[in-house]
Amino acid sequence: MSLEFLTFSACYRKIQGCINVQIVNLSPLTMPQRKIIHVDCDCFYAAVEMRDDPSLRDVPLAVGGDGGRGVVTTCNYKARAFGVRSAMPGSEARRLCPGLVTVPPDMARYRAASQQVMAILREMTDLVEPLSLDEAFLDVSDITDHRGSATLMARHLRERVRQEVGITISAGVAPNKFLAKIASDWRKPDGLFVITPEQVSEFVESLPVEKLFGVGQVTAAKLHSMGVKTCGDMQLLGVDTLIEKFGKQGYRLFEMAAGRDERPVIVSRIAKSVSVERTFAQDLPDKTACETVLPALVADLNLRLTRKGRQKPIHKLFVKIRYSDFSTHTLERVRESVAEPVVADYQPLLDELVTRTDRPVRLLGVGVRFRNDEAPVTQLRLFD
Ligand code: TTP
Ligand code: MG
Repeated sequence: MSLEFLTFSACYRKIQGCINVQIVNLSPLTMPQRKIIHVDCDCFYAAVEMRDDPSLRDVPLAVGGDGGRGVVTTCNYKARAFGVRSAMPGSEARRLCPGLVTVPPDMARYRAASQQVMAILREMTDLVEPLSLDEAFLDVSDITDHRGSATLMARHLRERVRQEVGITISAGVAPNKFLAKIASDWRKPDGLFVITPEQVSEFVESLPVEKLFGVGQVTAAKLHSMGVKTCGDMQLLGVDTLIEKFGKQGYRLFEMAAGRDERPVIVSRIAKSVSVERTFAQDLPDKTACETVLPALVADLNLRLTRKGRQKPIHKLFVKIRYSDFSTHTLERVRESVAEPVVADYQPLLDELVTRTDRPVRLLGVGVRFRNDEAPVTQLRLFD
């Protein structure tokens, strides 16, 4: 990885994100303020099912839990109103909600939707850390798009996922991972909640201790027995008492209760491609219209390339098109000599891909794939 073009804070985060090593004791004053977004899809498996079968949209729906011994993997919010929850036996779910409709899980479709969501996130930044199929952290501290506003970025991501994947995500914006994750849950479903650095103290003051990562029923009960219900109470208790009662975890609890969490967003994947795509509010009528928007797409791609990987050698160019009937086609060609792609590089691919010139187009995208023969440089963990 080449670090020479990066600002100090970008270097700091790249290093933290890539090699999982803490830089010695940066004090809060010298520590660059971060902007973290956490996104989590709403009732993910159920949302994909409702997207693909409109008859499931207005009924209480569970995925899994059919038959005698199955458990519910998740359910839509209509079913949650009856008390149905993830990991509940199907029999109990049906007792709570007699009208419950169940469908068997179809992991292939959930994985495909997840890949689409993650690809949209990675268009915003390379610093994406997926936690599961349906949630991820993004470190957007150094992103200048959307006026550098993480709130606007989160809005943009939510809108794109809604339009292009057909499901909703909730997002949280905060100065660190722990708060961003709590924030994404705060306005679920289909919500956005922002905790600015100035709001952190007030937010944690009344935050129930159960919301802290690692505080399960046992720890919560122990804290309650000490009269500690909120993070504010925990701060008053003091770090020494917490360490005395909870050992090493006590220090971590104290830090979280004060709204501090320095864990970096850890990237576990090297970008293999960069692309941009647009879904049009109204379908483009034909190929000529596609050619009209091509220059703007290529300009966007170059902007993104400058930010994300200009130093990596390009191996292939590709064009993606989705027609109004949702059929989607991609064409890629090896073009190793291209340093900075221009419209004329993409025109032949478009000509080859679009043989029927009068079909309405819903989405158009252009991208590059990088050569993959470099030594893997970014993911070494020094002390594993
Ligand atoms: P979650 O994000 O925990 O739940 P969710 O997306 O269904 O609902 P929410 O709106 O509250 O975020 O989990 C993501 C997916 O993981 C979920 O759709 C199904 C699967 N899952 C299981 O298979 N078993 C489980 O116990 C849980 C919690 C989730
Ligand atoms: Mg979810």
